[in-house]
Amino acid sequence: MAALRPSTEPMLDDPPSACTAPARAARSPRAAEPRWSADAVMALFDLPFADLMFRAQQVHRAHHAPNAVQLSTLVSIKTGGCPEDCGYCPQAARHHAGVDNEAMLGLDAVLDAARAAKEAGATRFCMGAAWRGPKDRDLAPVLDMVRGVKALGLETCCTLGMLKDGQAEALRDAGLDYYNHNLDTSADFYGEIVTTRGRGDRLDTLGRVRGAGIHVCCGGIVGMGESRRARAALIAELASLDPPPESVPINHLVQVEGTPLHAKLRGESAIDPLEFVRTIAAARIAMPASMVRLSAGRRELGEAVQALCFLAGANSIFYGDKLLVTGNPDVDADRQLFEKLGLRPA
Ligand code: SAM
Ligand code: DTB
Ligand code: SF4
Repeated sequence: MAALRPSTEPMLDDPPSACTAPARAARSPRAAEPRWSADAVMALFDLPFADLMFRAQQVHRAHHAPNAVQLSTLVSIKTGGCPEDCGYCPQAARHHAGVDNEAMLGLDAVLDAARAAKEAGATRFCMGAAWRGPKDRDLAPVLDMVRGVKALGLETCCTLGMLKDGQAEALRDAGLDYYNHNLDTSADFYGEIVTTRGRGDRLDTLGRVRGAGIHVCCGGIVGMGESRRARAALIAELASLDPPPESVPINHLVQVEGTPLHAKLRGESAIDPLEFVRTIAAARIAMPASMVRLSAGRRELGEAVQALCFLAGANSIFYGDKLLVTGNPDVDADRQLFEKLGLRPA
């Protein structure tokens, strides 16, 4: 089986201004001033599907190579036993989802996984931990992992929860390129999903990451029973971060038995697939320069919906047969999908 490999094809030059993102005001000098309101994003969602997709394609082609998709491989370096109560998450200790509280992976196991990911064609390696945040004694081995993965020639990413003073700088100094920390959902809906950390805590960590000069990977989850308005508000808030995140993961909820959201939604998807595609398109239009990551839930979405997501402007994915604890399309399936769609790894 041939691995997906990044091509060296150059990026498109910026096309004429008629194709650039409409309705995006110049960057505000005041971080508090939103550049996209929830109403403005809602107006995108309310467009006829073909009009929305056309606008998303215009923006996508103005800012990105249209058929290139970046590949990141995830590994769970510390699985289960998390003290938080995120209603979607199988790794919370209080949710009985059959995920054991495991010890942290050793450096060799992480580097073996990173080598395999690189060999399969990934360009970024993302290390996730089921923590509220890293204790200082936990951070030291993670710094070794970051150094080791970076030395293999991969981009590095971590998602470790909330960061304290000095931790972002230590990660940066070890060679961390990206930190993933999601807003998850709109401010209004957030309290239905998580109570053990507030959105202010999340914004604080995002500020620490940005302040240390690490690229920000920040997005959310849809299909949790939120309204269209809540999806629009999330995207408006992400787009109004100053600057917007370099990487925006849009996760389709993976419902895992034993989690509160599975109990509530009973395994039935709470979002129509075309509404999911609209969410990707709205993210693309509101954040023209960001990489929009079609994240969790790809296996459940199937090929046709994934194809629409790429058309809507998604240009990165998680690659490899596992996310953190749930499944993802395997490398073979993704290779076939890329061939069918004429996509190439970037
Ligand atoms: N514990 C750290 C934290 O929460 O910041 C890092 C890992 S956490 C699993 C990273 C993100 O994965 C969450 O913020 C959430 O957006 C996403 N996620 C977790 N479980 C998910 C699920 N069942 N379906 C979709 N996305 C999920
Ligand atoms: C993100 O936004 N999605 C990824 C990554 N960041 C860490 C995690 C998805 C987790 C899906 C459920 C699981 O396997 O635990
Ligand atoms: Fe813990 Fe992260 Fe899961 Fe929340 S999403 S329960 S913080 S591992």
